[in-house]
Amino acid sequence: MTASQQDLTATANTIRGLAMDAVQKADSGHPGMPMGMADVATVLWTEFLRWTPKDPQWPGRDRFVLSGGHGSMLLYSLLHLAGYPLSIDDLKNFRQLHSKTPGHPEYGETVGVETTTGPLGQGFGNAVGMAIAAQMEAARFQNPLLRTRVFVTVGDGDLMEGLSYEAAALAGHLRLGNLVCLFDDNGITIEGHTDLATSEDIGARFRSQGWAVQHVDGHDFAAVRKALAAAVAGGDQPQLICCKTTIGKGSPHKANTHEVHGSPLGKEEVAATKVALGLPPQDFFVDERARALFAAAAQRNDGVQKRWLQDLDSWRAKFADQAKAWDAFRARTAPQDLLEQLTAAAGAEPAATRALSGNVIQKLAELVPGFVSGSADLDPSTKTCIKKGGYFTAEDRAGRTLHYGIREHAMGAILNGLALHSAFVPAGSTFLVFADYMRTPIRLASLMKLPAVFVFTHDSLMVGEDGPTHEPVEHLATLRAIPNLHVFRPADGAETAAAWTHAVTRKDGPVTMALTRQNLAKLPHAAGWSPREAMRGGYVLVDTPNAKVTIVATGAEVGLAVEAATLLGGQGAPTRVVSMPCFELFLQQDQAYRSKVLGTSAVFTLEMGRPEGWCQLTGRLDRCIGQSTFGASAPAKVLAEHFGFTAPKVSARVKAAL
Ligand SMILES: Cc1ncc(C[n+]2csc(CCOP(=O)(O)OP(=O)(O)O)c2C)c(N)n1
Ligand SMILES: [Mg+2]
Repeated sequence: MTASQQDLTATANTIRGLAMDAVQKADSGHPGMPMGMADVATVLWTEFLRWTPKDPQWPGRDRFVLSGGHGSMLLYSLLHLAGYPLSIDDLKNFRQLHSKTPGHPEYGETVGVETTTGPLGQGFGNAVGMAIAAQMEAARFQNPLLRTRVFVTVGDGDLMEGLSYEAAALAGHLRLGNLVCLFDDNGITIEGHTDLATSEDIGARFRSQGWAVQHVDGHDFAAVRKALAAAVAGGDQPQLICCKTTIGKGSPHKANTHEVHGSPLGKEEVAATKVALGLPPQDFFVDERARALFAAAAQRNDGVQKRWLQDLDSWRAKFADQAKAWDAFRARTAPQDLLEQLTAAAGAEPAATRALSGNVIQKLAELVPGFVSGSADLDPSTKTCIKKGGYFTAEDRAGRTLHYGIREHAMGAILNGLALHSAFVPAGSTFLVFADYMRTPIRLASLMKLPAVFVFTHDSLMVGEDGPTHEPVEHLATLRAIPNLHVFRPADGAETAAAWTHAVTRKDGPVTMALTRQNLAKLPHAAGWSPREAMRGGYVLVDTPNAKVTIVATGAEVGLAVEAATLLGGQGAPTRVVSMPCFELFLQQDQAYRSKVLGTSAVFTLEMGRPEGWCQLTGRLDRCIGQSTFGASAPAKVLAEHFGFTAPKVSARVKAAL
């Protein structure tokens, strides 16, 4: 039975009231979007979306992503009405320190929030990743019950961001029929009407990218219902519903203006709006009809969940092996001796770390079921393909590697969506110099503590002939500036195995990997050395009695440090070498370990990138040997000579700064 117009209206107006009251009380926030999308959201949440606060992690639930995170009060109002642990007091605490209702939705802070949104476009990219994940999980374990839907709301801003173009193109190409996007087509952004900056035909754009597109009046419940029904019945195309809405709907003087986008309405206008909407004057009012409508939806969803669980039991009984594999996947199992097995897979022969990583990944895919990979059209260089895993395509949903196309922005956001969805540990690769295209998703993965792996190869000037456009200089330093990100730059096969072991077992955040294009030298590990030491972030590679100097180096420059140390030793300056594949992990070690590793001699660092960050270890910039200017186009050997990265030049720089 469909709800009456009156009940739907009362519910949507309750949401409008909660949004404007919370923003007014906080004296900060965005009432316009929640008020404009309240009608669409009411139909979606009470008639279509599968949710249950009784089991917020229910694998059969639909995912709801509010891409325009500034409209957070819409999501918080819906979660409150749906019975998630979010009280009226929580709504009254909107935007306050340690509240469950931060300014933008934050994953992990509020039950029911499926991803952190706010940087426009990211949520849409996450939703594409979640839709891929649902298809992948269903196909891998041959269980259609897992092919859940993803609903995402986007605004003009999300769709203006280039990321949405990339992600939509891939979603259309992959024919993600389980993805439904609701466009809040209100024609308003912060500065005014959208015609200030765009004349795009969004429907035509999405159609050209392979989407099914509908247009509805976003305030007509019946039309929204019909469109959603068609979208969920629709075949294998992703679905866009352009909902014509009025921002700040209900506000007599501010609706359909940019004033209502991101400021409180003001006490008088709130009062006038309540009169216009037929709401009582009291703050944070919840109409009984809204409670009843959501209670009915909760009951319907309880039934849906019950049947789903019964079907899951039948599936388990019928397909015991698949069920076991699925449980192992969901439990994120990894063998105890993962590091040893990966080290063996890397092999003892020195090579480029990108190639060693390619070896490691093949073994990793066998041992960690959630590991999936992909590249932004650079796999022949980055070597991240899972060779025996097949490709995820519109035809083969079980494939474990993705062709992202040349879409780094989307790849980053999709990796996060994959990681958020269930138990995938996704890796995506490109060149280090293009890491900036993925900076926002890396930052969000770090904020959300996601197990995503961002693989970057061609990690220094030693790219050579391609020249300064392709030679990273500042990238390691800027990545290390992101809180909670672990930046690994391994120096050989064993360290590469350690890096991957850490990447796929870390529970509280992502890892970026910096790997070389060029071949590396064999490192003089002491007998009995274990790659576990690399997992402490830094360790003594070459110890020397009566050392005057310690050179701390990463990745490719560790071999160079060893050579320079030999020269320095012959010149009266006995030198130790510390390999430091992950600075962040090293800083987390206890003081005693750190002091032991760094020793008591003069500490120098050596890394082909901006050196400033290393002052933390050396205390002096002139003891941080790095690269502060752009590189140049020439054979790598010539560049090493030119920019001072040869053993004689490094040892001369050390002596000069002693
Ligand atoms: C990447 C990014 N750039 C800029 C902003 C700041 N910002 C927040 S909302 C907004 C306008 C969004 O317009 P729209 O999506 O149409 O939302 P509406 O005004 O309709 O609520 C901007 C520019 C942001 N959050 N993210
Ligand atoms: Mg808008």
